[in-house]
Amino acid sequence: MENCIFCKIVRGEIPSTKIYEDDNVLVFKDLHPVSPVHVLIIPKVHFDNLHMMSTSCEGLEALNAIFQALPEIVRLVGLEEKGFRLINNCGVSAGQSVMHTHFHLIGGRSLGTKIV
Ligand code: DGP
Repeated sequence: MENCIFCKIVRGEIPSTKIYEDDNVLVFKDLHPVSPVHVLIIPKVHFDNLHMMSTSCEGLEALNAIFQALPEIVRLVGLEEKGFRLINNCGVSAGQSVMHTHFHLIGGRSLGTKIV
């Protein structure tokens, strides 16, 4: 997508601190971290949101690629033993501000028991 910030990051037009990359998945540090570890996991192919991904075959394949990569990503950010929280905001009312599906992988401190 021409004007999507995360597509621009995938194309290298906007700099990012990359943590992991393969043919289908890119992981980079969030610009505004909320915890010592806060990275964004995105499909390289543009999908507006998780709902759109999970309702198409192409999207499900991209989700599969993300979850296959997850153990390696978790290892790279050092959260294998500590644990982590994986968050997706789907849609404006859920707080999604960048309309390219992304998962927040956060950890490195006690996150408490409440989701919100
Ligand atoms: P969400 O609210 O779930 O859509 O989260 C969007 C996240 O994206 C937010 O935590 C900040 C991050 N973000 C926005 N623009 C950029 C950017 O240009 N670079 C990086 N690394 N992160 C960004």
